[in-house]
Amino acid sequence: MSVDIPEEAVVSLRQARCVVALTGAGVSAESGVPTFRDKMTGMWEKYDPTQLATPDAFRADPALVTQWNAWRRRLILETEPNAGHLAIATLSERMRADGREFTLITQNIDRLHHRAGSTDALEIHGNLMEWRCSVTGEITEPTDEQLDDPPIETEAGGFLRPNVVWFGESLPEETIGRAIAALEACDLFLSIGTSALVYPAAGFSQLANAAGARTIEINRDPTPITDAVDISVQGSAAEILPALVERALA
Ligand code: BV8
Repeated sequence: MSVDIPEEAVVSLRQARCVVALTGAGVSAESGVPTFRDKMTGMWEKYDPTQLATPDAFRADPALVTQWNAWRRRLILETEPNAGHLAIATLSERMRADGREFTLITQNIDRLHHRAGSTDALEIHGNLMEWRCSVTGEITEPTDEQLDDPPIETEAGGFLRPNVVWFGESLPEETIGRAIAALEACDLFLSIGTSALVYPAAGFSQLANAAGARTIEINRDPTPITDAVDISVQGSAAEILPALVERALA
């Protein structure tokens, strides 16, 4: 199916010297990873992710939060990167080969960008493959067997928790510092597959705009930034990204 890509978006990407792309759960949707605001399924149907992804929820019931994250981790490990992830990896490789800059910032914790080849993605919300001791912060990758018996106590007397950023927790300092530096230097900002509701990521398009960058949103549905960006392309990231990248790099 041919995708309708505004020529203005193609020209902006072709001419950009320093691109920053921000991705959200919508980029992984077509790999089969439920987005943050999709209804959850099975035993998790009655839960609200924003209520489970908090330090208070973990303190109150470490077994439940461990079980929820083990379920998401197992679901993610059964998925593959989609054409959208691969298009972003291709864009990054080609822009750097041309001496241009490309920074990928992701809110996603599924590591599908890594598996598609974007191994330097800035994971501002962490990732679900790594877990850490709630007392020492020591990072480990638990086995399926360990995760089948939640909660997982650590030698330091704490529990293993996902190495992700929960609501109310600060983002990893070094990672967010690199993201902000890239945003302040870019001449094109792409917001892809995110509802633009979670801060500070939801404020990145304004930061890029203030730095003089053109802004493009690629998203299935309208969001709070749709009217503010220079170009809005509504539709599937897995269809739009390959078409946009192919034409911009032609
Ligand atoms: C913090 C990891 C300092 C965990 C997540 C102002 C400034 C700073 C903070 C705040 C602020 N106002 C409020 C806050 C607090 C809070 C916040 O933003 N709350 C919101 C709800 C109002 N922010 C924080 O707590 C952050 N911490 O700032 O520290 C601080 C501390 C305390 C107090 C103040 C400041 C931490 C936020 C990180 C939370 N962790 N995830 C986990 O996953 O378990 S957030 C979670 O939401 C995921 O990371 C997810 O990626 C992210 C954002 O959601 P989206 O990715 O956008 O996903 P969503 O489902 O919403 O949307 C998907 C979109 O895709 C949709 O629009 C859909 O149309 C589109 N789509 C679907 N399919 C497709 C598609 N598009 C294209 N193609 C498709 N096929």
